Amino acid sequence: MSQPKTQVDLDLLSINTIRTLAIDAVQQANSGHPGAPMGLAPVAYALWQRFLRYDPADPLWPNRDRFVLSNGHASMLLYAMLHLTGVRDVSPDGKVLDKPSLPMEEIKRFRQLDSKTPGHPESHITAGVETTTGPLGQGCGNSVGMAIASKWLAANYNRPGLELFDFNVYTMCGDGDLMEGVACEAASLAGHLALSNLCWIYDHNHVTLDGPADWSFSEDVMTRFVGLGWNVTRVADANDLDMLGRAYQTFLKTKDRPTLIVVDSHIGYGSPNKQDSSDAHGEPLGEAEVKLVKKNYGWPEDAKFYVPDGVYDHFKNGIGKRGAEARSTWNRKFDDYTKQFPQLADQLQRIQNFQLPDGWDKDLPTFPADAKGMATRESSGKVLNALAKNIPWLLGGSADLAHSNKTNLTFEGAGEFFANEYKGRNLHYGVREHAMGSATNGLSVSRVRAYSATFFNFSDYMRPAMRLAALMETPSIFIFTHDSIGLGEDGPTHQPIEQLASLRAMPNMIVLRPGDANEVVEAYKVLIQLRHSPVTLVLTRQALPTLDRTKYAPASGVAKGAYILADAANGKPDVILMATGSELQLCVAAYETLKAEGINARVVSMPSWELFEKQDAAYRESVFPSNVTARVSVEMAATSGWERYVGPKGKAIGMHTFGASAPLKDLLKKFGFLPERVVAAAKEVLGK
Ligand SMILES: Cc1ncc(C[n+]2csc(CCOP(=O)(O)OP(=O)(O)O)c2C)c(N)n1
Ligand SMILES: [Mg+2]
Repeated sequence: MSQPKTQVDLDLLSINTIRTLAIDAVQQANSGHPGAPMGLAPVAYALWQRFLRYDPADPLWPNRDRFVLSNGHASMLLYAMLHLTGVRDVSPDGKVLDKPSLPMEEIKRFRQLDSKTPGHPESHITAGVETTTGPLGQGCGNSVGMAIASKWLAANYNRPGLELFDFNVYTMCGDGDLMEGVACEAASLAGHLALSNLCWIYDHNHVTLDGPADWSFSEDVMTRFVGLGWNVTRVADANDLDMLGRAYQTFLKTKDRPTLIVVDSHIGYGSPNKQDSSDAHGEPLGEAEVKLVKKNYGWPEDAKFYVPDGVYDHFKNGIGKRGAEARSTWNRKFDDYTKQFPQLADQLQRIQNFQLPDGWDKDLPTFPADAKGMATRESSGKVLNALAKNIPWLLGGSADLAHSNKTNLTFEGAGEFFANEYKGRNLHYGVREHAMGSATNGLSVSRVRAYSATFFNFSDYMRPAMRLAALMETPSIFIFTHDSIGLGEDGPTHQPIEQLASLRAMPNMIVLRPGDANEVVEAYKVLIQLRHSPVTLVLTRQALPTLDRTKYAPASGVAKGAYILADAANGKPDVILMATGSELQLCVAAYETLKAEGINARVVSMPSWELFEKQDAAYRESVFPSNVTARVSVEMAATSGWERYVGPKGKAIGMHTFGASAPLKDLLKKFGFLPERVVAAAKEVLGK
């Protein structure tokens, strides 16, 4: 192969290097998706090499443009870019290291155990991967959150002459992404908010997994996006770098809307027998076909993982140089900024490190004992506001239920986040739960502290995003109210049953269901300090008594997940009553009755199984002594899992059917959530 001499040679050489790395990695792993990287290589190349403001030497630079691969199955495209541009690695504690994120050995270990090149991109594994993608559509949703973060940071932190934030968000997506509802919700929100810093690049390749795209997808995508308020442009040939360049320029010039670039491409480009066919989508090309493709590219047919001379340097001189310059200019700006606005600079440092401001907890309320009490959604609203007042980068919103969720930030200066008014901290997601979940993750990976809110039953609409937050170890805050049949008249369509159990089954998701107003305060204290786990906060619609903490144990026990709220006089209970949320009061009432009857009971408040499981064995034993086998749990939800705590001799009171539409008091009676039922169950397990 002759040495390249011209820019055009180097362009093509680099593009074919991306393609062949993807082909070889998939072939070696004997699994993966070669087709999309082969088609999209020039599109990614044109973007990274010529437009992306990204310094491979610092993948954490706060104002870097974000690149999201929503069609995560094309992971080798991203891995090839990270490898060829020499993106640095990052330590678990967030320090940029002097070694590459993806050396060639990692490319060769694509999809192998403990490699940094898993089948789909995982942001907590691989430096340079901005967000975890794979479930189609989620990357699109994340990118809207990132674009919101960019606008919000700019509106709040930029100062005249010191514009620290203006990063753009580029999202590659395929037919699959654009068929997904979440992407359409997210696009609708982005269009509404006029997020001009958002660019989606649609891999229009006429093929999906099962076959030709037109078997299942025939809508006019361009017209749809025009309708959603986007600027839409088209590149008729994915290999035309000039046209791609013009399309990216069009995006950069468009200041009033997000941009969709539709790129007509060929899946499996250059494969004589598989191009334009779903055969190129999700399996290795096969050794024989690989040779034919390489021949087609003018590549040495037998070379594997071959990076021709000049390619690394080419990237170094392109994105590397441009990125380094952009970052050093920014660093100088940030130095000036630090001198002129030291407090704001300090905030930005803390944002970047997931730290809280000093005094973040100074206005947290304490709620006096009150038999009538208040709904935990109500106390949540007060606590959230008290926190947000002192954490300037805590922001979020609801899916059109803010009044019900009590999640509006109402203190002076909180403000609304609207199109072209990007300073406010109240986001308005509209009725778009899927996009809200996904955008919340996009905000979280952009390091602002983001919350979302809706009714607990609709967590089902957000579950894919919640699961990804847990997987990618990002501290998104998911607030849910109307958490049980206790919501009453709206009926079973709105009454969650299995959601608690299902979210408790999710690794790394912290579920918190506080039992009164002071437990809400403690729950927020815990969740706001999480850095690597998302949280599901589960709150009532109906009022709950605020427990008298001079009589019962302090709510600070919430931090341990479960704690002894009330105990037998001698500390040696015969029966343990345990509950979360609104059912705690039933256990307390039952405890008092049993006490009056001379029965030694203990009440364990258990707002979070996950936090409890993190405690040491001695603490867990102290709460649930193994010799006390008479146990009762009470929760207005599916009972799955409670057997772990009630044991084989205990009893779990819960829901075994859907709920019903009726006033609360009738539902409590019908489904048996009354103190006398708990008393009876306690006696039953005691054999009395
Ligand atoms: C939510 C979700 N559903 C299904 C899949 C499995 N899947 C991965 S790629 C794909 C086809 C996507 O087609 P397209 O976006 O056109 O990708 P291309 O074949 O063009 O690379 C499917 C069904 C997935 N990853 N996520
Ligand atoms: Mg496709």
